[in-house]
Amino acid sequence: MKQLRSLTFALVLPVLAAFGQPNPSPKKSGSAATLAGAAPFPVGAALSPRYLHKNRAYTDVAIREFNSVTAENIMKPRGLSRGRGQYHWAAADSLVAFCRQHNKQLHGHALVWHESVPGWVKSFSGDSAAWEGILREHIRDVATYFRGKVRSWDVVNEAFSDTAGRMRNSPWRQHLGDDYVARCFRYAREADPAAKLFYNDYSLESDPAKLAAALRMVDDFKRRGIPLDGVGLQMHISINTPEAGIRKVMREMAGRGLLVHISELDVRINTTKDSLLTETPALLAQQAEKVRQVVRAFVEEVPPAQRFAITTWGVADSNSWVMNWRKQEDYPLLFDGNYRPKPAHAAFIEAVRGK
Ligand code: 9MR
Repeated sequence: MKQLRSLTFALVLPVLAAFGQPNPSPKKSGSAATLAGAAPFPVGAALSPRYLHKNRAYTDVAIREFNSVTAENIMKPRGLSRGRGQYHWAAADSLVAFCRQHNKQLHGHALVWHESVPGWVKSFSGDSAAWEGILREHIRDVATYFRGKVRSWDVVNEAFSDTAGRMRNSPWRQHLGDDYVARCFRYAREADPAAKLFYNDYSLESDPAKLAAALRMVDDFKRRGIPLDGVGLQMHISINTPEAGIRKVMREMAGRGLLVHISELDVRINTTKDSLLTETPALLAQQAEKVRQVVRAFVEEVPPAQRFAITTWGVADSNSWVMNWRKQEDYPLLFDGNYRPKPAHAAFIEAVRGK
């Protein structure tokens, strides 16, 4: 009986302890031949329930190679919201359970994004106070629900357009003005005081006007005490993206004291939109070199305490958004269509070891 009780304790206590943990921090073990095992900072992947637990190879790589997870789609407003005050939590709950079971940190993506405005919000009518109300409610409800389950949030995603660093004219900006972004951060902090709060965007490494606009926002937020902890540099790049811009954005953001998350890394090799392109050794070598440059820049430009994570946007080439969404033949990730590590995987590990 005594034995049975201690066995029960041995089995149940760790599970209870894991569930009681407010802010799961990632496991720092694993084989040195894996991305997370080799790196002195968290290494993540964007995961989707379309594949997780359904595709064995995908799930095995996700468990073995990464110690941080971002929800590719299911925690976006359209993934969660079913109507005012109505939410669909089940898919996200299962991702939370996966992260707890496998001791991975979970990064929430994203509270507010112009591409993910729920249908009922699009047809909402009301004055600006009413619009402020629905924005605040969404952030409060979602960030409260995931309190203690996520370590961090992309609070606002892609607020700047691709034209001269101007703000994107999303429904939120139309109804609430430019400063809605700052208020989103305040609402997120109110709902989850422990979560690290990020602004997340793409092309900051290659669009100087967009970078300048983002830096102005960061400086303005610092002056006004808006609770911004870090920046997500999506890093959807190609083998031709200049290294100088990659370094510059990391240096500028780290110099402002922010946490830096390389939040959606992938490196396209199909720079000519060739529909017959295949993954030649030469192209894969160029891709590996670009990944090496990103990781080196992260290690050299960002002080250790500010290195939040490097996250790849997906697991393997066969499930990357580039093929599924951009409908473009490409091979942008660190694992191939058969879930085997590519040259870029070796380059990542070499770069964290200073090679
Ligand atoms: O990879 C995501 C894809 O599956 C979705 O269809 C798409 C629209 O929701 O979003 C993709 O992820 C985007 C991310 O949320 C924000 N940065 C750009 C990413 C690629 O489009």
